[in-house]
Amino acid sequence: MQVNLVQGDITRQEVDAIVNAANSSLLGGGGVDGAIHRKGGPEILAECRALRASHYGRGLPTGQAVATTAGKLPARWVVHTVGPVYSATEDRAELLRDCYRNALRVAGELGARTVAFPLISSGIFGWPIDDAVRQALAVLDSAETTVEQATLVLFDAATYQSALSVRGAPA
Ligand code: AR6
Repeated sequence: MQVNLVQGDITRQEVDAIVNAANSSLLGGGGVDGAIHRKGGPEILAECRALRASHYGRGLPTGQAVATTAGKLPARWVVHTVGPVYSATEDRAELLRDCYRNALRVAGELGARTVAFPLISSGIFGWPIDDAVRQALAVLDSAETTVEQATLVLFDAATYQSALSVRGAPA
C-alpha cells in the first residue's frame, strides 16, 4: 500500500473512506469528529445511533472500528474508530495501532481503495505528535491489505512538519 502524508482537512479528502477519531459513544464530539459530523450532515449521526441501538449498545470499544455512510462528504464511507487516551504511566500504543489496523480492515472489507486517516489520539486525547505518527506509520507502512493508498492527513503545518521529520522525508 502506498502511504502519503498531507497537510489538510480530512473532511475535504477525495477518497473512498475517511477515518474518524471518535469516542465510544459514537455520538459526536470535538476535533475531527465534530468536523466530520458537521460537514457530513445528520445521516452519519443517524447511522451511529442505529449502531448504538444494535451491535454497540455499550459503545464502540477502544481500538475497534465500524463504518457508516459519509453523508454529504466527498468520501463514500466514514470508518469510526476510538483511540486510547494518552497515558504517561501505561503503554497504550497497541490500542492505538489497533485503530489503524481495524480501520484499514473495515475499509478493505467495504471495497475502499483509498483511505484517509487523521492522526488518531493526537488532539483531545493527548498523544504526543511524534509518537502518534510513529504508531500510525508502523501499521500503515507494513499493512497487508487490498487498500491501495492510505493518506495520513495532518491538520496543521507544525504537525505536518513533525510527521515529515518522523518519516525522514525532506521537509
Ligand atoms: N482534519 C484533519 N485532522 C484534524 C481535523 C480535521 N478537520 N480536526 C482536527 N484534526 P482529535 P483525538 C486533528 O482531538 O485526540 C473528539 O471529541 C487534530 O489536530 O480530533 O483522537 C472525539 O469525540 C489532531 O492532530 O481526536 C473524542 O472524544 C488529530 O486530528 C476525542 O475528541 C486528532 O485530534 C478524540 O480525541
